[in-house]
Amino acid sequence: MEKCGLDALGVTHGGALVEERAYLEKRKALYGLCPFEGQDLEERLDPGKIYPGTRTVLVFAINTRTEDPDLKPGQGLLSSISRTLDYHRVLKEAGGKLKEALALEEEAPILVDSHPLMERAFAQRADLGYVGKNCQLIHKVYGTYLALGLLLTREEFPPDDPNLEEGCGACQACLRACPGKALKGKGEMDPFSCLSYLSQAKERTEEEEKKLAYRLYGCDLCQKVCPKNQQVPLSRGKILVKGGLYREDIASLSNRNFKRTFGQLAGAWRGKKQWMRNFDYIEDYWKTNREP
Ligand code: B12
Ligand code: SF4
Ligand code: SF4
Repeated sequence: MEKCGLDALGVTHGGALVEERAYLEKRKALYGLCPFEGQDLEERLDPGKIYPGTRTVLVFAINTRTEDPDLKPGQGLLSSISRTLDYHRVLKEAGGKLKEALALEEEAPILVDSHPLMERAFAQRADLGYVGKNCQLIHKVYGTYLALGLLLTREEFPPDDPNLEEGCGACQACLRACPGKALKGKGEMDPFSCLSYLSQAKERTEEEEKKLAYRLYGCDLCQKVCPKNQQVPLSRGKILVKGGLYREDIASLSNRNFKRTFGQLAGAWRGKKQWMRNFDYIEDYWKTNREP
């Protein structure tokens, strides 16, 4: 596992998810589907729809926890996962090494984030942790800070035995802290109210932009307040952005230079235009001198 650059690895069988079907149907009825999630129900649940004949799903992961910088007035903040080299790239490379080390078939797909399968649900079934009230997968060492990837194979491996016990107990810290009021309890979430979604969305109301405050990309509050995250070690990845960013750091760059400078960060996938739009509300926020 370490040789491949991974922090965690779990194994589950290749069968479809079961309980998640009703859960997804209810969520769709209550809130609708957000554009970043799979739109086809079967493809979200069944690895065989993505790779026919899948017998095993290997769930691999890296720790993405970085230290929060002290923000200076005028600056925007990238979420923890976006201060190091893009986890999509890191995980895809690590997944490739894992595939090679296990001598898996050439066609075995390595999937990271942008595909319909529900990574958290497979991670839970592969015993990497439990899904908490903040809707995140919580690992016993890395808390919520594990970024996940899936390797589907037609080979059979003995699955890990999942411990599906929910470990939040009476805690509700994330529900109370969520600035978008997106977390509804019982694992429910309105994705359209989540500030992580809104920081990437093209359309949003003035009210929503006010809530976004200093966030340039993503939101970490439901992770920051979680007691399961307080002892999590820092990521081994190189930190590419140490502090907050000013509008001027971005404004003078051509689109090409923006890509060159920030293209290695997960949070830059929407391009320069989105960050420039986000600086409009970030400037407003700092003008009123609110605390981050
Ligand atoms: C769409 C998406 C989003 C959307 C919607 C998120 C959401 N919770 O629905 C938005 C843009 C808001 C978002 C935000 C974030 N995301 Co996101 N996102 C995704 C994506 C692409 C699909 C997730 C999805 O299908 N959501 C729909 C819901 C229903 O599915 P889910 O989130 O997996 O849901 C679990 C819980 O709801 C749980 N559950 C809770 N209660 C119950 C009860 C029952 C009965 C059942 C059956 C299930 C259940 O079931 C699911 C899994 O078991 C995945 C990658 C992937 N392909 O899976 C990444 C992913 C989930 N995101 C990730 C991350 C890191 C984030 C952010 C932290 C980024 C940030 N810093 O801003 C935030 C966290 C917000 C939060 N509290 O969830 C990581 C999560 C890692 C982890 N340890 O959990 C993933 C796995 C990406 C990755 N490859 O690492 N994300
Ligand atoms: S990422 Fe922020 S807005 Fe989204 S659920 Fe967590 S605390 Fe709420
Ligand atoms: S903050 Fe508390 S309730 Fe929320 S996920 Fe963490 S332990 Fe669970």
